[in-house]
Amino acid sequence: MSKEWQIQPAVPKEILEQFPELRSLVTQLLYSRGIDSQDRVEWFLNPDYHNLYDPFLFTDMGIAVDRIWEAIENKEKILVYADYDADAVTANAVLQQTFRYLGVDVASYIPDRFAEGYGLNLEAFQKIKDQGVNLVITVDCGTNSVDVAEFCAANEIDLIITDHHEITGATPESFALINPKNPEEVYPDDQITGVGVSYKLAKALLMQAEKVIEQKQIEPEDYQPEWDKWLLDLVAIGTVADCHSLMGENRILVKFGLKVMQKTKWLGLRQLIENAGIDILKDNIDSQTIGFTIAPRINAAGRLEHADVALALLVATDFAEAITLANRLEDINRRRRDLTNRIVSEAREQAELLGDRKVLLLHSDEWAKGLVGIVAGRIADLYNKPAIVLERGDTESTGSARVGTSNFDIVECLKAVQEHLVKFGGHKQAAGLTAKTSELEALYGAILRYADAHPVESGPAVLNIDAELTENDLTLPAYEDVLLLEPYGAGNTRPIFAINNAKVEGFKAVGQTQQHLQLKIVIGDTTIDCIGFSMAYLAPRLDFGAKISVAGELMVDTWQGIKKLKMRLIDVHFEQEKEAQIVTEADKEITEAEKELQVVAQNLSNTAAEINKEIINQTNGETTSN
Ligand SMILES: [Mn+2]
Repeated sequence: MSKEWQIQPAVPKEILEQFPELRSLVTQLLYSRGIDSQDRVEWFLNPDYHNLYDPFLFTDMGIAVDRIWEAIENKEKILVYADYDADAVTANAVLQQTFRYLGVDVASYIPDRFAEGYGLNLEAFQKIKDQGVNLVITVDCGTNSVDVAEFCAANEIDLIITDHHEITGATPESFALINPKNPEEVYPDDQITGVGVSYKLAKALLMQAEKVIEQKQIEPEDYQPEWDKWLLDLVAIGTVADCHSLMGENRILVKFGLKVMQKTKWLGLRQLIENAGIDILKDNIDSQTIGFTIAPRINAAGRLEHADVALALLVATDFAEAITLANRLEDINRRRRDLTNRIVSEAREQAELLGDRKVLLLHSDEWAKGLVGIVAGRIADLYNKPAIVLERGDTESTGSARVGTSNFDIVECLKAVQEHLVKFGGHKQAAGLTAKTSELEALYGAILRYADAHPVESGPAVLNIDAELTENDLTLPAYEDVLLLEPYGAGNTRPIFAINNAKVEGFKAVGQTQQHLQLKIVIGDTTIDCIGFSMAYLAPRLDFGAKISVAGELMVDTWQGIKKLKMRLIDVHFEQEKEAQIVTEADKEITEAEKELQVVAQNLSNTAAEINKEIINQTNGETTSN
């Protein structure tokens, strides 16, 4: 059924009057994001590269950079140790590109997700030691590796940890620890991600002009003080992929990163984007392009094969190599998508058999460990209840738990049933676990008993609406003003608008299987076209001339050079009485259709570029793929 709409409180008149230069719609959006002073408004609307914090504000940055220059001078072996997700892979690439710019060779080590698991491990460091490495720089990991730090200290390896994870136990005794989440750290922004921290280290090196000039053997006038800007596209990718708040320093990093991406220096990144069907110069590249198109491709390597493939792509130096690697990654990603869809549908078959049990526990020996996290997330959303999805092995079963919108504390639950577990970890909404296969049934029984004792509440399906649009807001200039809020992400989500009491002027089902809804509505003297992906099931409830309210995102459709404002529908509210009549008979059917819709919505890469393609393809009768 449709969701309950919650509209943000209206901006108070006295604040509205402080900003006569802004469209009131924009003031409203800023206000609901907590931005209501002149300074904050300026900072937010005009992110300035020069407002990035000085990397040397990190307590250990000075000693880390000195040590790196010393290693360069002495031609010591340097290695970057990274994790396998998009944040870590881009963080690694940032350092690789920086060292390459300085003419220094550095090695890379990324553990295998399946054989080694996340983070630093002693076996890997034994190998690293045997290779004669004496300086290791970690990116996006290492904060809690007390044992590895000890090993390094005992084996004459200097360990520089750059990370952004919380310190959960003792602080490792490393050579340097650069982590904004370290409670003792004074760096002013704790939201930068693994790639943000590695960029800070890169920038700190590059800021030391004399050293750079000497190392590169260039004339002082050839020193490029802002060369680090070329790294910002990589920084934007990792930052968006890790879903950290885009309100602080990350806003500047991502805003500039997206601009730089259109001119990227990195052949492999360019090829990856083009392989995904995006025209790097003409299409709008935004945080959704990263979230739905770029990051999943980088992550796919580590999920199905090895993250080394993605890193090799991001640091590729020749065109042929970039094409080969990008094609390979595209292929891995296609397999990742197909496999995920297959696992989701098999998991749904299992879930249906579990009826109204409060928690779902699903497993199969055919589900890939690298994908069960994505599947658990989808199943939890789909059924609106906590889901645990495992790859079942002979003796142990490993997988992920997600709680969706429920308030269930999965880690507390796992703690209560840990007698059946080999290991587990995570936080309230998401966890990883390994269970004894012989005890899966007992484990599920214990989880259900825990759930009975700790009722699961899944909140009502609420849609947060940023603002109600009036006729005056439905113009291209208004839309362009709203774009000043980009890039969107955590803390600054893409605005969702409502248009209330509009009149239906036309509607039809479109798309290859008539699955989408095209809707034309009128408010006052303004007509606006809407597109509802996979919402054609609503068509039987529409009537010409009827009053409806719609909620969705604004977008611009360019067709034959003409720009037109459109709304991408998220939800529709019908007139009260009509709704009441239809609910009873159509309820079940619609619930089913909505479940379907959620799956499709998840699958749909709704970058602006792809949405546009979808619409064009409807006209051409072609199929699209995400
Ligand atoms: Mn990270």
